[in-house]
Amino acid sequence: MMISNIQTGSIKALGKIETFKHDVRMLCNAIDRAPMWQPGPGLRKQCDEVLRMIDNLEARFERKLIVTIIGPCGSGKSTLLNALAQVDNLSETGHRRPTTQSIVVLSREAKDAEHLKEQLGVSHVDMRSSPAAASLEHVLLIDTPDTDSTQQEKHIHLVQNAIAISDILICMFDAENPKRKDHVDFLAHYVRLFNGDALVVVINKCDRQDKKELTQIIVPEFLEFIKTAWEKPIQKIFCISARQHLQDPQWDPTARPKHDFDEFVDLKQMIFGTFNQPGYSIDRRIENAQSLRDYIFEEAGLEIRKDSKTLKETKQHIQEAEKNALNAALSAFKKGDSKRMLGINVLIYQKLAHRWLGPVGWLIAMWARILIFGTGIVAMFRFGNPVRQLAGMVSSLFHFKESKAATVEAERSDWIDTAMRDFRLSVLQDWPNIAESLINARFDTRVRKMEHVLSDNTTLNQDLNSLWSDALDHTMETASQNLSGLILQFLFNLPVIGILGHVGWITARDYFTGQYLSSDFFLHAFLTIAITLFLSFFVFQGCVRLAAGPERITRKAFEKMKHQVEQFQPISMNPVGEQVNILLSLGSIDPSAQ
Ligand SMILES: Nc1nc2c(ncn2[C@@H]2O[C@H](COP(=O)(O)OP(=O)(O)OP(=O)(O)O)[C@@H](O)[C@H]2O)c(=O)[nH]1
Ligand SMILES: [Mg+2]
Repeated sequence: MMISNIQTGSIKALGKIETFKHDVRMLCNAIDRAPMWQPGPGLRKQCDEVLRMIDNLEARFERKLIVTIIGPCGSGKSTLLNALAQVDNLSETGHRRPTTQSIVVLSREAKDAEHLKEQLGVSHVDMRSSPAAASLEHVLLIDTPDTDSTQQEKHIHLVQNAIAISDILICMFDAENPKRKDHVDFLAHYVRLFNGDALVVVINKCDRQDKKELTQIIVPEFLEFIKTAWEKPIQKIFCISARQHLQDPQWDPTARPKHDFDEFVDLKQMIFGTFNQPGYSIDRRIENAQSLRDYIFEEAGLEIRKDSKTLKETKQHIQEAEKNALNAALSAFKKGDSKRMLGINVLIYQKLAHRWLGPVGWLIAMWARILIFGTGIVAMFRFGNPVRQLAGMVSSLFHFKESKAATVEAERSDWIDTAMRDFRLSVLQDWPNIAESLINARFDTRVRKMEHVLSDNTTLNQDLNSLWSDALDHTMETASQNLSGLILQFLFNLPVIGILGHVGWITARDYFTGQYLSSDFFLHAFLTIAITLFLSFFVFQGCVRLAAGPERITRKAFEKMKHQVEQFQPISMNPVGEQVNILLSLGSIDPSAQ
């Protein structure tokens, strides 16, 4: 079976609307993650409202297009809708003001509007349907009470509800009413969610004005006024005489229309010709969902931009403070414990033992073993992290009996504590200034309290720890690699292998000629080999000391770590800094660019 275009269209549209919702949810999420920024909660509330409205749009996806009219008392709202529906008095009109006192939904069939009852609240909705309203095939019209009579208070809430579920909003003004500009200002708040085709501006009772004055002065002036007041590119104002298009206008003979200039037909064409198409409502809803999303992003952007300059400066300030603090921490560390040197030595030999071959290689392996076993720290090597290995080794070297407990102790090392203390001190010195500029950027005064400033020790501790262990590991690895070159291995092994070969040659040759060698020869040969081997190893150790001595390794690792710290962004460790970051990144988002 073929799926109709409208069906696929609505599936696609649902997908699009979902992405808009996703964008808004991301915004909510980001706002939640910056709880100290005071405009946050207000924006958050608006976000929720926008989400609710998009949900609303989605819920009535398959339903008819909803066209709502709003405007001041007696401007002719009900009359226009009746004229559009082609049924006089479908919505009550009259002289008693206000006439319309609840939401009135006009439809062709009662069931079309059924679902609106629950959305608008049963007690506030009047349903009017008439089979004669032939034009309402794909459209529902909603008449609203005024927002400027004595009943205003009661009405505003109803009108807001109706607007929230509308696809098209018609704003009606009264050509006779000199106060219509006030009403433009009043409506500004309600029209912000409608754009382009979805927002229609109408001036009614044009028949009461002089045609020339109307077209040349009143309308152009009013159009300009609306554009500025609503900050929207309104294309056109429809000048109409609604009453004239009732089935029976019942003109008072003393107040007949002054002229027949009237754009009712254009308005009708716009609503029923363009909107009254089956697929149109879907596009309309996508557009509305999109403008809802853009609206909330704009609002958020606007708020953030107010503070963004201060935020940027503060971010830099925080970064500087933390970099200084980190450097302070590093120098504390550099002064740190000298015991660590011993461990580095052991680890270097460990690494060399893996790489070396030949007699010198065997001796290196033995030496590494001796170093490990000799200090009773075999257990440490179960742990991969070199810092822990070091700390563990060191403590077991110095507290031989407690070597088992040392694995636990290895988690804490003195230098980290000292470094942490220096880090905190340094940040705290700068904090009062930073806090004041944050408060300028509308942060909560809680930022003055220090406990919000630093993340818990463990994060920084881990960061420092891993930076250091990476740097150390890398430096040791490179050093051991440099010390294990093929030529080097060949050179150091050459004397011993040469002698071994020579002794082997003599032994074998004499064995075959039957002249057996004395045991003195073997003792002598063994000693020569041993001495040569030890000498070679001794020289090798000298090289190791020169090229990969613990001091040298530490210094290099330290340089490396320092270099990494330069690129390291400690702001991520600071919960307040994190909030500043989130806000700044929010300020630069433009969802419509996606
Ligand atoms: N001259 C003239 N009178 C009109 C026109 N449209 C409506 N009226 C009259 O204006 C009066 C008010 O019209 P309604 O349609 O009840 O106005 P409303 O905006 O619905 O009023 P409320 O429901 O009380 O807010 C009625 O007497 C209409 O006949 C028009 O285009 N020209
Ligand atoms: Mg009315």
